[in-house]
Order: sequence, then C-alpha cells, then structure tokens
Amino acid sequence: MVKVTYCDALIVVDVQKDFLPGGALPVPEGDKVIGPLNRYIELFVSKGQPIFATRDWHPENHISFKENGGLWPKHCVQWSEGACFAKELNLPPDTFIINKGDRPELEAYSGFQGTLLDTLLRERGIKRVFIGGLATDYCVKNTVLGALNLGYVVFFLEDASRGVDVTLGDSKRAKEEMLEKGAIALKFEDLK
Ligand code: VGL
Ligand code: ZN
Repeated sequence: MVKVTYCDALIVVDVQKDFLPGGALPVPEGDKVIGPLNRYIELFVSKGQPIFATRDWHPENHISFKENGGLWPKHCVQWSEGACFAKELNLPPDTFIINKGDRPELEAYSGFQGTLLDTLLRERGIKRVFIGGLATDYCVKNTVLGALNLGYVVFFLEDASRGVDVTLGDSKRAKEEMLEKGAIALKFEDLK
C-alpha cells in the first residue's frame, strides 16, 4: 500500500481529444485512461495535493508533423478542438496546466522539457510524482524518465496509461525501461 501524503503530486499527461479514438493521432483505447485518472484526481483533491496536467501544444508549423519532416500527423495544434483536454476528464479548476512542444523547432515528449514543471513542483515541496496518461511509449515514458533524472520518486500509473505501439511491444518495453530506471508501477488499488 502507498499512502498519498503532503509531498505528492499527480501529473496527468496529454489526455487530449486528438489522442483519443477518432482524434488526429489516436492512441488505441486512449479513452480507457479517463475513468482511472478521474479516481486518482478525486483522491488527490481529497488529500489537498496538487494536480498538474500537461498538454501537447504545437504551433501549425511544428517539426513533429509529417508535412514538416516529422513522424506524426498534425495533432494538438494550439487552440484547436483536438488540443482540448478530454471533456470527461474531471480536472479541478486549480489544475496547473503545462504546455509543451510549443516551439516550432523542438519536439518535447517530456513534460519537463522547456517547461516550468520542475520549478512548480519544487516550490511546493513535492518529492514524489504519480504519472499517467497518454501515451505510455512516448510522453508518459519521457515524463517519467525526466522526473527520475531530476530526483523525484516516481510512480507509473499503469492502469491509467495507454500506448500508441507504432511497433508491437513498444508500451511493454517502455514500462520495462521505466521500472529499470527506478519508477514504481502502481494501480489504484495499491493506493490509500
Ligand atoms: C505524443 C506523439 C506525438 C504523446 C505527443 O503525448 O505521447 N506522442 N506527440
Ligand atoms: Zn505531439
């Protein structure tokens, strides 16, 4: 059992319309993370602990888009419908929103890359982060590894994450890499 306490924060990664079934870059079963994440959100709210939500926030001319030489279809363009958080995701009004990938020439799979996330966590005395969302093999993985590198204790919320699996097994390998580097896999039942 893990008890949520004063040094803990929840980080919800990229639960945006474009990553859900029907979106521009759909993650298979991406919508399945919403129910579990809502339970984590409710628990963190009830404990008075902060919630951060990252969002992919690309300009039209972003380097990661196929038309600009990148890997991905155009997705999560700033201010577009597809960049909005999933409407069923119950983020409280005081959620800290972290935009990433907002510079044309830089890809940012990690929520720490080019953002104030580390500063905001530090200012609040956060030592442990609970990370889940989309996609396990890209932004969740890189956010988890970023947090480990910065010295946080990191819990990977395996019941609240799904991967794109461009290559079969990517999400499984991502999980193995996160655990090997020190993350702790967690399901909601393990929490109190
Ligand atoms: C992501 C691919 C491209 C993610 C973002 O949020 O995992 N994946 N941009
Ligand atoms: Zn992106």
